[in-house]
Amino acid sequence: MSKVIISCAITGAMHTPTMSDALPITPAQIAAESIAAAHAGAAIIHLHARKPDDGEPTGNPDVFAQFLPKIHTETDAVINLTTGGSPTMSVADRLAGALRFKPEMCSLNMGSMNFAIFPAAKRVKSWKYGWEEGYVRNSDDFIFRNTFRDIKYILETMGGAGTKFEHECYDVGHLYSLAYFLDTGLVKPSFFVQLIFGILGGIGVDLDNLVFMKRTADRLFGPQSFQWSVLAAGRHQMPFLTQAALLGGNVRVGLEDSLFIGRGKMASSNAEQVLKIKRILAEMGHEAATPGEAREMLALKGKGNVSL
Ligand code: KMH
Ligand code: ZN
Repeated sequence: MSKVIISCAITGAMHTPTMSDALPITPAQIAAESIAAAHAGAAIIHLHARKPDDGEPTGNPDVFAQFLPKIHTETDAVINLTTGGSPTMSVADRLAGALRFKPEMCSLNMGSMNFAIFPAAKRVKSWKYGWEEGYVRNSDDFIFRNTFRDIKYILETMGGAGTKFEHECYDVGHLYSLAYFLDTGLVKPSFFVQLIFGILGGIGVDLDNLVFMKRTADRLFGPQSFQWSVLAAGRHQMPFLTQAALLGGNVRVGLEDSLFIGRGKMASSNAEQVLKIKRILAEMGHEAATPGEAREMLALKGKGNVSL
């Protein structure tokens, strides 16, 4: 049986509380969802923070501190902190949590881009919290900033802490930017590439695009130099991850990426998505990698070497 790493992105920053009652907001909810996802089979838990009273995205390390220790104590999962935060935050704010907790992994977004969710506003009749409508509607004007200087800074600071990266690539140019950093020696094999499909502003969800992205990565980096995973936004999540797994990829689920469990059906939890992809993988003869196996596959520094 081959091992597949399941990552689970618990809450993110683009979905808002009105869009799903299942979206965890408070530290207690984020901790409980993370622990359940890990127990369901996710080896890596990717985390953002939200203001506890209204779910607005925040990068405040004091908020991360309200849920990270519990996840760290109650699971063996690899903790992966966002450095993308939300497109409305400064890079310094986005990085503050990762700098404080020095996790085994953090995200690293490989290029500046449009990053939008405004079409979702059409489906909402009344919003739960005051910040949500403006945030969602104004995403038609968001620039998600990730310049070469930003990327270099994050590579140097977090790399210096022994943290490994989930290199988030939303389009083919991002692979070329990653190749540039490989050439400079700031990124060294073996590294972990998250191929992202279906963000409004990034490459679309299409099997041709998946094959194109994977082939381009193979050509640029050499197939032995990297581990790869796929996430697909919204309703495409499960069908597309199934195709990715057939091609030998690792997979990322979670309510950050999709609020659905099936066609037209909302997910009730992150763990529900983990269990579903685990069943699909099992039908293909794949087994979910344990956190220990993921640590070995990704050469991580280990659970004991984080500031938690
Ligand atoms: N929301 C995902 C598409 C980050 O946290 O750095 C990308 C993401 C960004 O996970
Ligand atoms: Zn994220």
